[in-house]
Amino acid sequence: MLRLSALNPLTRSAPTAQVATALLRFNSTMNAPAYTMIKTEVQGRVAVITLDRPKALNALCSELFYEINDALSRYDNDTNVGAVVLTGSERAFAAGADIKEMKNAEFVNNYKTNFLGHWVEQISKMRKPIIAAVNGYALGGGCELAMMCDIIYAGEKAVFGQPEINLGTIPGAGGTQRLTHAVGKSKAMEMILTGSVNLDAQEAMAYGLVSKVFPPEKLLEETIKTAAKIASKGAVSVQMAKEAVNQAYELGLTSGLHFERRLFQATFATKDQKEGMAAFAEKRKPDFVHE
Ligand code: CO8
Repeated sequence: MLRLSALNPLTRSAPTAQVATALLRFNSTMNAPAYTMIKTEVQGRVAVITLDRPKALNALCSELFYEINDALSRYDNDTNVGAVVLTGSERAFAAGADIKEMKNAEFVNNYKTNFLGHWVEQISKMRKPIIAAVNGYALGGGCELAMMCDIIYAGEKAVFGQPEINLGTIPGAGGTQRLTHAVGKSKAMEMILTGSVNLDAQEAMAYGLVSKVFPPEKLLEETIKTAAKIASKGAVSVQMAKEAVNQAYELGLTSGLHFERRLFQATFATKDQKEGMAAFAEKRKPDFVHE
């Protein structure tokens, strides 16, 4: 079996033809490759990706992101999966980008290789919903990774923060943008400029950064329940709804409403709209076929 850890991290964005063929074979059979930094499992129509680099508090290194992206890509293309849950350990969702890995990086190479850009392309183009289940630290890139997800649920001991300023740098994967949208300018500035004002789970909920808080040991179970509920709906309308909500960040109101109305009209071309409305009229549960 091909082990992803056998690949040279420096060539991760451009696998050799032999490696690419091997990966494609895994993709087409949907067998999980031998990941070393994440664990994956599928429960019903929900795929769960667990970051599993405990000694470094799930610090986000090239290898870890390569594996996350590989798993996300496979689940986005798997018709048996309707939603994805991304989680870490009780101590840390992720304590940020791997400082030790990037400390000697240089601007010219960062620029030429689009450093970190290729890490986040897959997650931002996911068509299926992703829910982050955040226990413990979600700092720097960890907070940004959670914010790339569509919904965030938190355990009671979760800590959200953007400490990059303490390292002489700034957030590089959405912290200045998504956090500002989520918590407003004053709080985002306070968090990002001081690097030490963090949000606990209750504060994060009060600001709207997370939508539910659970005891740590219940978090994953409750997150999977919500993911399963989403995955039981018609997959086409779920994806259209996600696309439309995300346009609220990109478009003005008139264009956003236009975009939404076109997608709403388009749902009437799906079997699931016919089934959903017929089931309501017949007082029964819909049986969606995701078409
Ligand atoms: N990178 C590398 N190693 C880390 C990181 C990290 N971000 N965080 C923790 N570790 C390692 C520690 O070095 C330590 O390793 P070792 O045992 O070998 O010394 C191990 O994890 C355990 O950590 P601590 O002993 O420090 O545990 P504590 O409980 O004392 O403290 C903290 C936990 C508060 C989380 C502390 O580890 C800490 O402050 N970590 C750094 C947090 C940080 O600054 N994060 C921001 C990083 S920069 C960044 O994320 C830029 C974003 C770019 C975009 C990313 C794309 C998604």
